[in-house]
Parts: sequence; C-alpha cells; structure tokens
Amino acid sequence: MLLIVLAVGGCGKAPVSDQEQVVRIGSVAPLTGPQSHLGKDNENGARLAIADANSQGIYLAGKKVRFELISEDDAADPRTATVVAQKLVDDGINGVVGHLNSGTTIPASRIYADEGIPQISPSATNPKYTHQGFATAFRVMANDQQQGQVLGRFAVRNLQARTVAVIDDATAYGQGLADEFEKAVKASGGEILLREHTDDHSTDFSAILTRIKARQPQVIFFGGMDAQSGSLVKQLHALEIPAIFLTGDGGCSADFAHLAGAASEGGYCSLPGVPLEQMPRGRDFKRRFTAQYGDIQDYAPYSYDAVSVLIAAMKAADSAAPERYLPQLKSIVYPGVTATIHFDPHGDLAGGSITLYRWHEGQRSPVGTF
Ligand code: ABU
Repeated sequence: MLLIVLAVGGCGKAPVSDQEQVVRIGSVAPLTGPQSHLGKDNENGARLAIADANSQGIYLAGKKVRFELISEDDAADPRTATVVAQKLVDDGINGVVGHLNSGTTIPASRIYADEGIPQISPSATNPKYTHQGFATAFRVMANDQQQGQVLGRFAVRNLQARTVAVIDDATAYGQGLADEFEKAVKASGGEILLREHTDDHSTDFSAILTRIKARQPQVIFFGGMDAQSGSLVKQLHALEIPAIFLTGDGGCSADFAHLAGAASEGGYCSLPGVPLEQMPRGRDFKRRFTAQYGDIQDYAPYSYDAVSVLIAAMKAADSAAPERYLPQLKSIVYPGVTATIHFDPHGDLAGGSITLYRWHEGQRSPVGTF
C-alpha cells in the first residue's frame, strides 16, 4: 500500500497511511516545579480524552482520524509559555488545551490567536484571558470575576467578617482574584484592613503575617496556589492568628491540606463548577481516571472536557482545520463531564458556577454552590 504523509494543519509532519489523518492537540501545563502535580493532572485528563476519542473511530471528511496529544511543560513561567506556544504552532497543532496558569495562558493566547488556532484553558481563571478580543480563546470554567465575588460576599455575609486582610502572590491569577475579592468585600460592607503582596516562590511569610497579626483581621484571604497556601496557613497557625483563612481554586487541592496539616482545619476555599460527584458524568469520570492515573487533583475533568469539546467541534465541522471548526466551537452545546459546555461571546463558559468548601480533618466538604 502506498504510504503518504498527511497531517491536518501540519502537512508533512508525520507519516500516516492514506486511510488515516493525524490531528494534533497541544496540552500545556507546568510538568516540573511546585505545580507539577496539577500540571500532570491536566495532562492526564487530556490523555484520557484523546484515548476515548481514538477508541471511537472518528472520521473527518471521509478519513479515519488518529488524535495525538503533544504535551509541553511551561513550568508556570510566562516566558517559557510563549516559547512553548510557538513550538506547538510550528509543530502544526490543530488546537490547544491550556495553559494551566493565567500568567502563562494570557501571553500564550496571542500566539495561538495570531495563527487562528483554537485554545481552551481548563483552569486559567483570570477574566483578561477571554477579554482581549481573541476569537480563538475559550475556557471551560467560571472566571475570577465570579469567583472573587462569591468569596468576598461569603466572607462578609456568611462568615460575618467586618475586617479582612488580603495577600496575593503577584501573579495574574493570585493578584487578579485578590482584586476581585477585595471589591466584593467592600461592596458587601466589609473593610480591607491591609493588602499585602508576596511572589509565587516565597516560603517565609513571617514579615507579612506579623503585620497582619497587629491589625487583628477576622478573615485572611490569599490569592495564590496550593503549595504556598499550605505553608502560609501553617505559619499563620504557628503565630496564633485566630483569623479564618480563605482562598480560591489554586489553593483548594488535597496538597494544600497535606502541607497545612492541622492548620487547615476550619479554612475555606472555592472551586469553579459543582462538586465532582454532582457533575453530569463526574462519578464515571472519577472511576475511569483514577483506575488509570490515580487521584484527581482539581482540573483533570476540565482538561478532559476541553479536549472533548475541541473534537466535538471538529466532528460538527467535519474538519480539523482550525478555520473550519472554530465557528462550530463558538456555537457548540456539548454535554461534558463537568457541565453542558456552551461559550458566551467572549469565550467564557456560559452559566458557570462556583462551589465553596470547608476543610475539616484534612477533607474538604462543599458548603454551597453559587
Ligand atoms: N485558577 C487557578 C489556577 C490557574 C490560574 O488561573 O492561574
């Protein structure tokens, strides 16, 4: 049989038979460093979706498709993210799932947009990502405008906090979420006693916490990721600061509780979406994912959905050419694992929700979905 080379959107890149076309989907997340557990979770969610799609025997324009995942590590670093994004473009990807962090997703989005390549982030929540005017930028979870509002209102209305201290890690995610939280606290009648900034590598928060202790806030909010949230709460506990700790999705993982130990008790965090058990296909996803990859961190179901919805749009267009399937993505209504996925005109998930959780004995339990 004559073998020819055909790769949709990347001619001449991979040897395939004339009966098969290769469709490449990029996945980008930090696969090294302190967020690698979250990055691997995203990657594995994408892998499972690719395996499921390949087992379905999908044809586009009469040709059997083999989906291929090209996974890249951006180390949660904005500059590395743009290098990796350009590499994926050069590799001829048909779509991309990622990046994990807002601070990497936003600068990379311009590179995909310039090439017309659809990008769906499973976890980047800074609103700016989908509000830059790029037709190619989508996300499958609620953004931080919503998340910050839910957290800020909850602090004042439910926790009855009048005085609040806010810390952020100076990243697009941490600072952006802290800004939205601060706005919502003020709008709900609470007072921000002080606002502190660290960076996303610090491990010693004693100077910040000493200043905070002197002001005696009722709630301390941190905008940042789980490794730092865990250390921060531990140090807060050691300094005998009696404030209630509150953070967003970046600090809501099992790793947070593991690092914080007993200091996690009574803290709160939020995650976009409903609890896994309440997701339309959450229980089935959990069973199949854990059998293959171990425990879910936080974003694997979203990563699975991001890949699946790209492929659903390709099927609707009968093409994996970005310019052909992008219009389908814009109007798609897709029954995902996490939710029914439909995008608003910006590319944000329409009708997304936020769930608040409370930590007790090292486990998080939902206290409400908003
Ligand atoms: N959503 C929290 C973690 C990812 C990010 O937005 O940076």
